[in-house]
Amino acid sequence: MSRGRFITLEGIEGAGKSTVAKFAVAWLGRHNVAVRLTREPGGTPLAERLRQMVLERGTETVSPATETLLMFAARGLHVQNVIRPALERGEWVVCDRFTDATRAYQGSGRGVDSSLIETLARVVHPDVQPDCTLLLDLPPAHGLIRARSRAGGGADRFEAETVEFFERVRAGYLELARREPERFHVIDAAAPLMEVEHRVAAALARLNPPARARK
Ligand code: Z5A
Repeated sequence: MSRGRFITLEGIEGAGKSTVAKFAVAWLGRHNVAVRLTREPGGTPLAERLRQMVLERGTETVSPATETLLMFAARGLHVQNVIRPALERGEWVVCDRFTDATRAYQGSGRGVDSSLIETLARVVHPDVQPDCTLLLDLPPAHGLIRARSRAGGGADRFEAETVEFFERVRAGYLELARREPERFHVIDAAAPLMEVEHRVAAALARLNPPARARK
């Protein structure tokens, strides 16, 4: 059995990752792919608890380095218990955020040294790298309007950040995409959803899923 493909979704908040993730899973299902949808931080019971801790706006100071360590602690649990086993069973994994989010948010957004992030990536997932990353690109002001119009119970630690912070995150993502054009597909997330989905389907088709299921 061949190893499954690992697809990640990235972008600033409100870019449409969760919406596109559901579309990608449905599209792959129609192409006979056994697919697992998951997210970061989170994806396992313990990692979801870490997610709550890292997102909540508590009273303690969380330094950028500590935030990075918490992201990788959750990622270690997620890779070991969910992502790697699924890929080894031949399933495809669609993951809403992965290590590129740490590079963009903690690295470009908060100024954490890239050597720390790359060292942790090598330790935590030396054998697991995305085959395809869909970067939903959107001006931060647009993403914040979408996210805040939907947010119910108050902003989390990231949602409370400034537009300037998200500008740095966006620039960080675009630089990652520029460096790895084969892996990244940059999609204009301000476009109508049907157009976004069309671009997503084209990127997924390049991964050569099995032939479409007969009706
Ligand atoms: N974080 C980090 O710092 N470091 C890390 O390593 C990791 C994460 C892994 C939680 O992530 C936070 O963790 C995140 C970064 C940090 N914080 N921020 N920012 P998350 O992914 O769970 O949370 P999020 O980024 O805030 O996701 P989100 O706000 O749920 O956004 P989304 O999933 O990208 O968007 P959506 O829910 O699919 O869409 C938002 C709305 O827009 C919704 O009403 C849609 O119907 C609508 N939408 C979507 N696409 C369109 C189009 N094309 N047109 C019109 N309307 C649309």
